[in-house]
Amino acid sequence: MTKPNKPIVTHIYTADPSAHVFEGKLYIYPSHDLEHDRPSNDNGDQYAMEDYHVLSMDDVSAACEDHGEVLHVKDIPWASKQLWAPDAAYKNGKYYLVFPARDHENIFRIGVATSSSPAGPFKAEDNYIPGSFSIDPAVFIDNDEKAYVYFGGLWGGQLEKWQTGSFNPDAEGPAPTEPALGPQVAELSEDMLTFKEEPKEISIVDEDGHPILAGDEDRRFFEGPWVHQYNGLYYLSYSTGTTHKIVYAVSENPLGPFVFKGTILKPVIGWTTHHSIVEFKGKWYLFYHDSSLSKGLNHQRSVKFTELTYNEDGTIQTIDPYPE
Ligand code: FUB
Repeated sequence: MTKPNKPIVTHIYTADPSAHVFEGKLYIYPSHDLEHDRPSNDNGDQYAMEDYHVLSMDDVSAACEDHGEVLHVKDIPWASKQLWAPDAAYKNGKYYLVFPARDHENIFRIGVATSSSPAGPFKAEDNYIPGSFSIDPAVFIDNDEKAYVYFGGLWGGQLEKWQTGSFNPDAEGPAPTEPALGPQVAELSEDMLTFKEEPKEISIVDEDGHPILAGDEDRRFFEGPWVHQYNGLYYLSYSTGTTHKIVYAVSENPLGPFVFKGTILKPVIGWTTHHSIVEFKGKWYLFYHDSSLSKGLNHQRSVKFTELTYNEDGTIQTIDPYPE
């Protein structure tokens, strides 16, 4: 049986869960962490994932099923290594796995693979999405059926290196007193395989409309964007990286600007924190990961979930990952 705040599977290490309801079941699209003892660094070389598995649950208390390997890096012509946090979407009668990986020049790109089933297997396109860069894609399909992909991540995720519109391997992030880099967003074409337009940076501001600054590490965007809708508003949630929180900001428009609101999840065991939010059978859930099962190994993480509660004013109650 699957229990809140416990790993949903323990036979493999999983991370970066993107949860969706497809065909009446909860499907979870995680990264598949590998066991190794190679050194760790700020570039994230320890996150050396090579394939994806799909997980599903008939109900939050039912056992979690592992549908096995659904895509391997050797079957992705454009990719060389590091299959990081994926997401999935349903459109046009097909399922799309949208994922980042390093290309053959060591640059992170975002690619698409398709399947007729939410459980895969997925077949990768020959090339990555033209004009794509960085990591952590999250697809949001709006009420008008427009599909947006939000993405980006600092440090190993290379977002800093694209500030001029092309890849500069030596570029650093903005100074602490400058506006932080926001996540990127692009509308996807009808077939979900290309960007309809050039990606744009999302602005995240405080309650007075001032941009969140790069030095404001408790609130600035680091990686892992996720967008969901609640009571007609768009919620952008993300990891603050160096301060290890999942936080959120709200907007009336899927393209922002988003106004910072607060913390959803306090720090977990392990350096990274990464999440998704999904409504299932009338309740809201936060899927996240930590490194408790591996006793704190940053690159051997386990997906967990817990219920998420909104206050009457639409704010989200802060979650303690280790309740008494
Ligand atoms: O799993 C590799 C990277 O770690 C993800 O892309 C980030 O969001 C962080 O969880």
